[in-house]
Amino acid sequence: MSAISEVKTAVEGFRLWPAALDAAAQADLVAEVFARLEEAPLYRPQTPGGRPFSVQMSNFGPLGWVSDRGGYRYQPTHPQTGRAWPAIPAVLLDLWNDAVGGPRPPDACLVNLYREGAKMGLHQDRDEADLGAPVLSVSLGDTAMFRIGPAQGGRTTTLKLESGDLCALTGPARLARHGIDRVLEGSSRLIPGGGRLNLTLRVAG
Ligand code: MD6
Ligand code: FE
Repeated sequence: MSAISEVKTAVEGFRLWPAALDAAAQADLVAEVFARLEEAPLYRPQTPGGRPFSVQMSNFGPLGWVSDRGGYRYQPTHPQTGRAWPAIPAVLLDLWNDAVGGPRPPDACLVNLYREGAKMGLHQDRDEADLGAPVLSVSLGDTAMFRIGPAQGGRTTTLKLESGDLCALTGPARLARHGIDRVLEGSSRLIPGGGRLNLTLRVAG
């Protein structure tokens, strides 16, 4: 991925490619994502404790990440419609190959939509079958304040994720703790209705 520079941070294995997607590529991707969300509507899952997430979610790919009273898991169908998730857009599979590659393509893409006031608490991504494979994230729309720290706990670092940025949790950062403290409302006009869209590609099954 020659046009993209890798930025090192305090957490070894965390990689950030600022402005990986230009404005036209961002607009095309947003249109493609919203078209696919017609088939797999955004919804607000519940935590295992029964509280609704502030973020709206859906998925693309053979498997999708879901949460409810039964816990966190991957499943092949939308919990509300019962239908299979739409395919992962080809442009995202190309980005995966360019950025992180590896022996297996992603089989899950979690779609997160942050409307006003939505955020995501500090967490680890550990529901995937292969915790050796990276997770790749694409940010679109409003700028987010992203917090990341080591898997074992301890000091965290905050950085901005802007529209068009890619980041990845690889190797020793795969189980890093991370979350979205807040989204800077109105910092972009990319998303219809406002807010921030985040797509994370995973090898889940
Ligand atoms: C978000 N991102 O950016 C939430 N997970 O909205 C994540 O939870 C995330 O950025 C795994 C790898 C990269 C990420
Ligand atoms: Fe995550």
